[in-house]
Amino acid sequence: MNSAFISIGSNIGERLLHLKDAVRALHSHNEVSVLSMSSVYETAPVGYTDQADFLNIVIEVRTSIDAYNLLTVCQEIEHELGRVRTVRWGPRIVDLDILLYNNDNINAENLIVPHPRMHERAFVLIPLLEIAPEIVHPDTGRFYSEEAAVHDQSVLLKQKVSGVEEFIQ
Ligand code: GSY
Repeated sequence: MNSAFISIGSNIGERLLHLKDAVRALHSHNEVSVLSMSSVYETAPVGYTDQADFLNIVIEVRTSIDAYNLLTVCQEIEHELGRVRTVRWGPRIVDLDILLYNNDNINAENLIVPHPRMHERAFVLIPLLEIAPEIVHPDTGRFYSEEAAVHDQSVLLKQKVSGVEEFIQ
């Protein structure tokens, strides 16, 4: 079995509903189960800043499929939930990014793991550290909790979540 962390964000329409739909879709996949999830955070957009605030979560999954197939599953869920890729880093109904997959380093054209920008994104690190406070970079062994680059990014706790099942009901 493999373990992966996935970041999920939404900044269009019923944002909370989109997060729930994405978690439900992953959890109902035969070869994926969602083990734990962070609280829901309301976060200022990073990158292209002239867009609405996001809701973000991070989940931990256990899966029998490899990272490339997990990416395909994530992209299918984005597609099913109506994501249309227009502006790079622009608004999106739902976005699923694989952050970490076991302790693997992957450098393929369509997939880089660990996610290359995760260490500079508070909307990733704060929810990730909520569910995995001891998590380290697979190569450097450096704790993600030591990243200082994110202090000026707004991340507000929106909703405490007590469990995956409760969240997707
Ligand atoms: O990479 C994920 C999409 N995204 C986000 C996001 O999910 N949250 C915030 N706060 N900013 C973002 N910029 C991008 S692109």
